[in-house]
Amino acid sequence: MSASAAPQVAIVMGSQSDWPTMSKAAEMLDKLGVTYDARIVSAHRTPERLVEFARGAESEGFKVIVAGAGGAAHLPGMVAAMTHLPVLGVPVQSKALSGQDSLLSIVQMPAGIPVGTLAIGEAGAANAGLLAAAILATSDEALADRLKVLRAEQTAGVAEKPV
Ligand code: RP5
Repeated sequence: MSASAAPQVAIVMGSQSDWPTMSKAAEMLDKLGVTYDARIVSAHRTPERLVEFARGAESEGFKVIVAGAGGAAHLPGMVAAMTHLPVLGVPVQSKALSGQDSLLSIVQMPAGIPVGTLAIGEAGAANAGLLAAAILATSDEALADRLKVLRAEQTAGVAEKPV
């Protein structure tokens, strides 16, 4: 696949069990007409797949990476360590600690290796999709217009009074 035909965003997650959360990022990208590829890449269970993905992400043509994981959530930080592409981290809500563990694992990166960390769970995943689109929109006017329309629709959908 040539770089120009490649998906713009990579959505990676530590487990199949993360997909119900991470699919919210995919839904947002679908809405905005942004191409993506979703993959399971576990920092712990498939470390070699992780290295291969992170080292090859730029040459695959990706522009932004959305990485979600739960618990001891090393995936976003490890990906960020091996690529200069922007990495957006989504803390998946864990069973034992409700995602507090995921959040702290992802957000507390040392200076020099940034991960843009979103909220725990589905809201974070949806916002990661939106933020990935916003990053791409800085050099894509048509996408910027679609983002503005989405925001306007969201605003128009808020009633003045509760029912
Ligand atoms: C992490 O462990 C994954 O990101 C997932 O959130 C969590 C649990 O994984 P499973 O045991 O459900 O595969 O690596």
